[in-house]
Amino acid sequence: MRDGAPVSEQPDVLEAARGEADRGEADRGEPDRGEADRGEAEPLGYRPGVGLIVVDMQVDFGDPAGGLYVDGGEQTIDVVNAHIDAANAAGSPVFYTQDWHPADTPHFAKDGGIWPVHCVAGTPGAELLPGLRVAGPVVRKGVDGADGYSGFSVRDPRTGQTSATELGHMLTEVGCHEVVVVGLAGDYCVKETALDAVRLGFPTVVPLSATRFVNLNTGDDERAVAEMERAGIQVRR
Ligand code: VGL
Ligand code: ZN
Repeated sequence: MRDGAPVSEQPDVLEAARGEADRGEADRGEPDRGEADRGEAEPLGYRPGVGLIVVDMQVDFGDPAGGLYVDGGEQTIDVVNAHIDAANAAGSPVFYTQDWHPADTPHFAKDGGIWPVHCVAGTPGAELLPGLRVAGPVVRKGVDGADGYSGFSVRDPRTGQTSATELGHMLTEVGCHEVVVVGLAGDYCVKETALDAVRLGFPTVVPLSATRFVNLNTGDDERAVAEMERAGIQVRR
C-alpha cells in the first residue's frame, strides 16, 4: 500500500480543509466553523492516498426535469468537475456511485417507500449528468432492489441484511486511506456514504459547495451536517 504514514504526519486533505496543520485526528469531532469563503476550486490537498467519491451525479437528481430533482443540483457540476480535475492532477483515484433501481422497488412511493420514481436502471434519468467528467470506476447501488443510500453498503429490503459493495475494497486496493465525498444528495447518499467511510476508518471530508440537499423536511440539511460532524467528518463550509 502506498502512503502508509499516519495521517497526522502528512500534508493531507483534512489539514487543507481545516486550514491549519498538525492538529491530529483526535480533534476531528470538533468542527472549525470559521472557514467560510474559500474559493470553489481551492486545492483540497489531493494526492494518491486520498480518494474522491463522486456520489450519484445523475440526471434524475441534477436536472431540473429529473424524477427526484435536488434543488440546485446542476450547480454542483462545475464544482465537482473541479474536484475531479484536482484529484486527477494529483494522482488521487476517483470513484463514482450511481443510484440504479429496478422499476418496482420499495424505495419508491408507488411501492410503499417515500421517493418518486428515479434512477431506474437503463433509463435516461439514471445516466450520469452530461458535462460530468468521468475518470474512474462506477459503483452501482440499488441493483436488484437493494435498499440503502451509502455507496459502501446495501441492505436487503426483506431480510434487513447489510452487505458491502465493492467500493471499500476498491479504495484500499489502490492505497486510499482518506476520502473526499461530493455529489448528491447531501442529506441522503452523500451523508450515508461519508458516515460509512468514517465507520470504515477513512478520515473523511465533505465540501458543502460540492453537494445539495433534498430537504424533504425543512432543516434536513442542517441536521445532516450536524450528524456528519458528530461522526467526525470534516464538513467544509
Ligand atoms: C438518493 C434519495 C433516494 C441520493 C437516492 O442519491 O441521495 N436520495 N435515492
Ligand atoms: Zn434512490
